[in-house]
Amino acid sequence: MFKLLKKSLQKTISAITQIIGDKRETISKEELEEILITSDIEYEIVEQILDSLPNSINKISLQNALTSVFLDKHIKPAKELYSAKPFVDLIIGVNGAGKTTTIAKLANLAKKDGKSVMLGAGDTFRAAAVEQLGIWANRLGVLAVTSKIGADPSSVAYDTINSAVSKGIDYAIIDTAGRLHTQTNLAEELKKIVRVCEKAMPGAPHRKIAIIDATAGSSAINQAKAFNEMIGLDAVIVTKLDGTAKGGAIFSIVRELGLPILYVGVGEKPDDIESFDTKTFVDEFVGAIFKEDS
Ligand SMILES: Nc1nc2c(ncn2[C@@H]2O[C@H](COP(=O)(O)OP(=O)(O)OP(=O)(O)O)[C@@H](O)[C@H]2O)c(=O)[nH]1
Ligand SMILES: [Mg+2]
Repeated sequence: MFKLLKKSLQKTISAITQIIGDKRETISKEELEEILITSDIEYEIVEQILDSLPNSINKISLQNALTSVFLDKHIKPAKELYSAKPFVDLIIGVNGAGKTTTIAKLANLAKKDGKSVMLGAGDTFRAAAVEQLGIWANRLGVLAVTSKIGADPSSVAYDTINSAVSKGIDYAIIDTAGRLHTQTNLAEELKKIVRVCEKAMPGAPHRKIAIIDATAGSSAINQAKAFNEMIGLDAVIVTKLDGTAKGGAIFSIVRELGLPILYVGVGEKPDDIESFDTKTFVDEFVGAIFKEDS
């Protein structure tokens, strides 16, 4: 189980091994501090974790401390997929975070579940973006609503949902442009897309999902925070976990955003996605430090 998640943490784990050498029975607070910082956990969270631990840290105590980050009662519960028909996901994130690739992965997962899928090319900013989504739709054998460059993304979202409703589609996934949040017109545009989705189908979009690039560190978290303030996010998907030794960013994402992580992206192909599992993640992290039976 969760083989891809484990594989994607290889770089994070090698970085830990470099710090501590052979696996231990216990480690000191100083050693743990170095491990946590190296793996890209925000310092404030590192401090909270350290404060809750004794001077000599064993496997169980670290496991409990790290798990507690995910048990925070402020974390929004994840909404059940396919709890509406069509179930509508709106995908948000900065340039190059992996939105379009993740949409292909989600469509692929849904197809494997026997669900019908419709993609909406709401990134009307770049010709290549519309084309990229169309290519994925063809390759995966799912439907897509596309439009001309410069078209109103809200109208693409509206058409996508409308078409999904009339065709009895199970799952609609809407792409958006990844311009930076500092451009206020993007905030307005995203708010409008959300309003228009609701107009097309009450309750839609059912999830507003931010795509977060694990290699981008704290700037990615700050961008997601800004999106959260703009439109209120429901969940995140963390991409490119395979390419980074900073897997600890996961702790910061959950704690700082208070949002559930639905999936992690572990490569560029449609199959390179896996559900995020807290226990596997914490076990891998802790397992890199301590001996099996300590
Ligand atoms: N290694 C790895 N690469 C990924 C992953 N997800 C996406 N990528 C790559 O990241 C690059 C950007 O992905 P896109 O899906 O085009 O990103 P986007 O957010 O749609 O980008 P814009 O449309 O330009 O805003 C591509 O080269 C993808 O193949 C992942 O989980 N792992
Ligand atoms: Mg894109």
